[in-house]
Amino acid sequence: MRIDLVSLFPEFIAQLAAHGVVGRAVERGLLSLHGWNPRDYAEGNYRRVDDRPFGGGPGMVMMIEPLRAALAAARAADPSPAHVVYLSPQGRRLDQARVRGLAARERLVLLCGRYEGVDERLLQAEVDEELSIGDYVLSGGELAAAVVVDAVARLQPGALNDAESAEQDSFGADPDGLALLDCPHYTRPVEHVLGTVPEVLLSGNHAAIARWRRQQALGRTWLRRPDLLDREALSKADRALLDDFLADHHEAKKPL
Ligand code: 9WO
Repeated sequence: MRIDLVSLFPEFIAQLAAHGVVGRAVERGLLSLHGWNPRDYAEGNYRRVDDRPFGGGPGMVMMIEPLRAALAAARAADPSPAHVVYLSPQGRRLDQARVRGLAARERLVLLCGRYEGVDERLLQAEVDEELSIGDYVLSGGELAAAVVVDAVARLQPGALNDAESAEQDSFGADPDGLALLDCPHYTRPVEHVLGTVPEVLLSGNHAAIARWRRQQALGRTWLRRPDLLDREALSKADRALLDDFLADHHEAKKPL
């Protein structure tokens, strides 16, 4: 998979490819990252990429031509069709299902805005999709682009080791198509001033451990992200696990 990033901060891209799962995916040839700086395509002595907004108001707006030329250069750099994504709070909210859709593409071009935004005519002409990583305003689209790159890189076959794949499944669609939150994790020491490790995890009973982990994932999802769970869509076994969890949970919370 190829990802081109159009950004005024190309050094940001280099950092992305230097670490972790993204770095490993690049090393293994599963993913290639390319940066395109609109300033390299800006004209005039000052190579300007922004200008004052028509209609007045604070800040500056990114101009059409440097972005358009950078996008044209990115498109021309590879024959595969480019799906252009603009990262902005106005976009559709990114979730794991959308990440899977993006990861299935041959190629993405991520357009990172700065200042107060990008000339709307460029967005209308060049952008296929706007994506948001949350309802907040960042200083630029680059951090949101990094989230997309990381999430997409993790879904490239061969990018994750076994442990990472298992962890990935906690928020991916499991065989039932559910997206569950992760279960709690523990490691040494068993006894600590902050508490002890649930007995079942020390039992060596793999079936019981799997059951406990599934129950914890269901219970935590129900308590923290009920929007992710449709109780009616649960299997009979999952519903029983969840009911047990909630019974214990309410029992534990009953006032003395
Ligand atoms: C700025 C802004 C301010 C108030 C309300 C909405 C707003 N949208 C933007 C905007 O899209 N800005 C552009 C991209 C240019 C300035 C920096 N940019 C940005 C992208 N800020 N925050 C994001 C972003 C991207 C994806 N998910 C969340 C936030």
